[in-house]
Amino acid sequence: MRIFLTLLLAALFCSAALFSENAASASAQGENARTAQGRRPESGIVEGFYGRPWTEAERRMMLHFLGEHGMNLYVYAPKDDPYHREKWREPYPPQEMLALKRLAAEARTSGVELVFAVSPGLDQRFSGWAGEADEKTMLRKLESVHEMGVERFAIFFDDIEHKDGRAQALFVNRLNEELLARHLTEKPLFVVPTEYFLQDMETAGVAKPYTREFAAQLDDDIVVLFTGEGVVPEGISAEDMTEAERLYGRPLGIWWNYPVTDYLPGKLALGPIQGLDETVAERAPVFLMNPMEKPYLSRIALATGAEWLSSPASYDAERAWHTAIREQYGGLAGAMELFALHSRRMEKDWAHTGALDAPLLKEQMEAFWQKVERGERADKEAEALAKEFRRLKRAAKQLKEKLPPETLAECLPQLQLFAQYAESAETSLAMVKARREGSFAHETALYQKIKDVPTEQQKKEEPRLSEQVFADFIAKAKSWHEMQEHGVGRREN
Ligand code: LOG
Repeated sequence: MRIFLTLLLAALFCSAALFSENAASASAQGENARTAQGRRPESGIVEGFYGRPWTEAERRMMLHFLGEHGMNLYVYAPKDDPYHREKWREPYPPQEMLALKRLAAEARTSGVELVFAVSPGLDQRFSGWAGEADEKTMLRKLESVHEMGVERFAIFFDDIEHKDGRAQALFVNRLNEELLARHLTEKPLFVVPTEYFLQDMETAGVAKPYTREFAAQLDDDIVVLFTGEGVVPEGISAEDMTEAERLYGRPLGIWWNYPVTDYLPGKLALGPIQGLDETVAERAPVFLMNPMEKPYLSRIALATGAEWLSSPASYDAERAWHTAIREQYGGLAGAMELFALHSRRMEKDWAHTGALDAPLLKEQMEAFWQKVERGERADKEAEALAKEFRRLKRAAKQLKEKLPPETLAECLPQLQLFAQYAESAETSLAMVKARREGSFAHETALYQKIKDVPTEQQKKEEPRLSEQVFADFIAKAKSWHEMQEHGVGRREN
């Protein structure tokens, strides 16, 4: 016990000393932020998801999109580009080198800076001759990319086993100095540490050893990115920022994990950026959004992110969302909004983010079931729902017929599910009505139609949408019928 207490005190003392040292530089940089009124972070995207890396054409489209929306960074870091992560030591084949060169040129004409990242942490060695060899390899790699016209770099240590904060930081410092000295860049590195979200960085307010070591060693000019209190959090508060800045002893850039869907690829993240405290836009030197594997559909959320950046204090997520869809879908905006409304929320055991799916429809559905379960007539509620379901069916049909092919290709399974849900929800209403009218054979026939509609997807790749609303409605209808059949008059929740 006594040993434990001694250790605890030592840890507290160390972190306090460390903070006061780091606090000096943090407050100096904070001063800059305050004097530059209305300062905005450098901003854009980090192509940083797991899954199919984008094609050259998709990247080109995205560069223009960013430029047109006043954003200026494209961080190249696709987890499944072997030359970025798994085989980071190997140079790009000539074809891919040339593609990178074209991309860098395109970025310049779009007013966007292409930042090239390497994630070496799966097998990088940090000491002895092997460490030196890896350091040289890294430098050669970045040099070769620089020859293609890339002038800014990043090193990412997320999602790896290696946890020697001191070794990582010293490596990053040396690389940073070398890149600057050789004029391969004029700007310091971006870096993602291995502990990059608050819950992982500290225990009871005390920095964990990795974070403490990394922060203590890392040179002041290097920009650290963090994702918030979790990997995929609801938002970032001013307190989250303060706490993370304290731990890393510097202002922190943001890696925002929306609209990325790699952890639940069957769902589309078509909602607005939300949950970011307005002061985040003033304190963060960099703000990067991690998009979906689907670049065209990612643009709804990204456009709202641009809107948040331009006026964080008056930002209204729902309004920005509406505007983004109007701007991007023209004559199809009405239909697209109805579809997207059911594809916004991202929920998984460790991930909770995004605007709710169709919250008003959910209320209407609940009002309907309440009456039905009490054995009351719900004609008015049913009629309103039926009207909405017809509207959604029309929207699905219109989108299937008229969406541009590249967008349609990104959402066809979800669009089909949407149409199926709208149809089955109509059938569910008819089924409830049939029982009230005593047409039991008809009720059973209608039940047969919805029985196999997927309402609880097993695999994360299976298309899903509106889990708490549409899927839930049909699931309720199924179990309502089953209860009736078993002679239970009322459904229990
Ligand atoms: C990865 C990222 C991935 C995201 C969402 C960071 C810094 N790294 O848990 O590549 O797209 O989660 O699954 C991540 O967020 N780690």
